[in-house]
Amino acid sequence: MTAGAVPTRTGGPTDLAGLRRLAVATLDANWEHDHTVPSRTLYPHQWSWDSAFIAVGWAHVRPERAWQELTSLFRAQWADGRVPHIVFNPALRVGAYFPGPELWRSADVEGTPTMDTSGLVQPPVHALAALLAYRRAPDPAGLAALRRLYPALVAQQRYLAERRDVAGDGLVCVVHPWESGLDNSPAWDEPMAAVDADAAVMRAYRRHDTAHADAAHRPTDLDYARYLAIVAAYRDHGYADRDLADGHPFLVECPLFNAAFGAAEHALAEIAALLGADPAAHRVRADRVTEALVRRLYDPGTGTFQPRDLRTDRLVGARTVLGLAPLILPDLPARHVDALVAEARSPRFGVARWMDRPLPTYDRTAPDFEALRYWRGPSWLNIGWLVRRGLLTHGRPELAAGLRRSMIDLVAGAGCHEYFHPDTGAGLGSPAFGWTAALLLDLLAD
Ligand code: 9WN
Repeated sequence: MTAGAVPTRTGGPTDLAGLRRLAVATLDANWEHDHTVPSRTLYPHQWSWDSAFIAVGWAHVRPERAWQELTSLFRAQWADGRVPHIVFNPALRVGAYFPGPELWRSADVEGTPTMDTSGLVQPPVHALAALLAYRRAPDPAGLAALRRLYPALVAQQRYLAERRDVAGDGLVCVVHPWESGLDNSPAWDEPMAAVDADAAVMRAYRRHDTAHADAAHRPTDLDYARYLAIVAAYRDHGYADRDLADGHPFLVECPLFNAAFGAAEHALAEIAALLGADPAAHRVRADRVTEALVRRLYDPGTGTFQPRDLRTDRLVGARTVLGLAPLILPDLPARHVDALVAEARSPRFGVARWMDRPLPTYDRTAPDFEALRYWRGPSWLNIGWLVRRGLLTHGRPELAAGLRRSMIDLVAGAGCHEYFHPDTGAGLGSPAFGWTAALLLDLLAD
């Protein structure tokens, strides 16, 4: 599409060239020597899945930064293959983000990089991002970067497959809500309720997020007390993944995380082929992930995918947007695709050719839907971007176009915010957010 006017929900023309400039300026302002911060105020370090989405955006304007972004992240990969969800910038003052390096203590663990990191992971969207970045800028420098990254991307998958398949069912288990990327989703309410913690412990800490964002939008102190209790349990176990089933307080198989895990094998198959390597093993693994997702996380009663709480071996009840993520798997059986498309189009999520409201992160008909609180209703561009990819993958271009228009509309109306009000589209959270800018560039270029 050329720069010019697209019809929008608000009826007026959208200045696409102006939006593109805003997105590039936002990425430029968040660029920090070898990576892009999600937000200068709220998240001033490097985050794992943010960097993947951001690399997709950089590939449109400065491909060398896309490769720097991914390369700097994988420099922090642990010897066991895990890619930490936060890589701390040592130049920042103590307290620039909570919880900082003093809580994670990665340096005390063998096989960790020289820089401080967290010990958790995030959804493995990096192989897909690397493939898309290369497709956008297929030059020799990109191919060389892809060649350097490939073994690290394979090791990331190996870590997840070998150390995190706690149930032995072919799916990856997340050990903390932060690993899902949708930290405060209602999907985690049931498993989180079983985590023993007292909100009063938060008196000993200074939360950084509520100094920069409205406390009414953020997780509660009790949520944070539980987050810290789970981190402490994992850290005090040396971040070792053996024996997790015996006592780790949070063990959940997430449909989005596992969809990303399967999509990564599909992407690695394509990357292997580009590099002249054999893609066959990746395809076999991708098939297995899709089969396991369908077998373990699809709920025929609701017609969507639900997380499985491994401590109770039950699917959680909340219907969240996580359930739509398996659409990104090209080999998802048609029956399940149809069910997810119906779920996406239902009043719960409202995906349509012409959307009157943005895609929410939670069933908007649920009594505990919250329009303002983190991941409990608001609309995020990375989620819409993934669902749109899924709709395109499965031949639903009109719905994909509706979602695209709705996302562009959000940024046109409010700027590159972190997330958006699911009814009014008002901008919420950080006003200059990395992945919003990056994925907008990707959407505009399509
Ligand atoms: C904890 C950086 C990250 C995103 C997550 C989002 C939020 C952190 C926080 O910000 O999480 O990792 O402090 O709330 O939930 O998806 O990667 O943008």
